Amino acid sequence: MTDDADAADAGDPAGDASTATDAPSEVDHESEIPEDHPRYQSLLTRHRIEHGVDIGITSKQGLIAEGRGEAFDYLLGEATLPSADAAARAAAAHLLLADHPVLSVNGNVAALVPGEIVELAAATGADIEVNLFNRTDERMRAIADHLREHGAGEVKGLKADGRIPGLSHERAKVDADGIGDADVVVVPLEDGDRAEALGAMGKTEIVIDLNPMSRSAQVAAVPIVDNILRAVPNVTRHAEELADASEAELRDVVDSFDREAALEEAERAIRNGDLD
Ligand code: PTJ
Repeated sequence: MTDDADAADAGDPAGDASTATDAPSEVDHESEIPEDHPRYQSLLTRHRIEHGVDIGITSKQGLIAEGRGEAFDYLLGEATLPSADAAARAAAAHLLLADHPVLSVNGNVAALVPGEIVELAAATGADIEVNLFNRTDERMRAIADHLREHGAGEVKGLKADGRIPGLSHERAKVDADGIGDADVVVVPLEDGDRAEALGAMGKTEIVIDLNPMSRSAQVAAVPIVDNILRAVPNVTRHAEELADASEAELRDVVDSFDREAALEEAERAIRNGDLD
């Protein structure tokens, strides 16, 4: 974090910015951010994204995307809605029922939740695949290395021997035995076009996006409108809880999730949010 005045200006959804000046002015490692700081989650997020850009895994556009997400999270009071928790549970059930689940990772996801993605993959038996909007070989390799440093085994996406139909060249590249073969795909912080094209391939899409009005959230079978920092560990927790559930119980979780109601609740919370 290079600008803690900016962090303090970001404000506190609870309206208490009085302790924001306690944040250290320079943070080399996230452990230096005090966990009891009222802006802890925002400071941690900004530090991780900034670090992601520094080490070449996150694009500069990723900074802008994070800023947009942070504004929605502010209006949600930086808390997980009950409907987002229900979506996380439905996502866990889908992943456990899947023949071939894949978690798609871009530059923001790799910066924000690398270890948490590895834990989710372990809890659900999912593959991890790097899939970038601004694809370069250098970033692909850097992200795969970063995920392996956080405990990932195989990281897919580098072969790029499959294509998503209907998308322009670079953005369409996938591994044929990864996203190409998947029946359930988790696509966090994704642009709408690719989310729509994956859906058109008949894949069940689980989207994590703080904007309930984004095209990706709108086309997802399961839109999780929550900060990825909270959502990924939450899906893992549900998957661990559901690990011994029968197929019928998992189908029941999937069938009882109402995606329209979840999107409506999130939009209502953002539009009418009471930040007191
Ligand atoms: O690494 P690349 O090249 O694949 O590029 C990744 C980005 C994110 C830059 C690219 O996919 C992009 O431009 O995405 P968009 O169209 O800006 O969409 C990102 C969505 O994620 C927006 O709707 C944001 O509100 C949302 N978002 C941002 N930060 C978070 C988030 N959702 C959940 N948690 C966040 N922390």
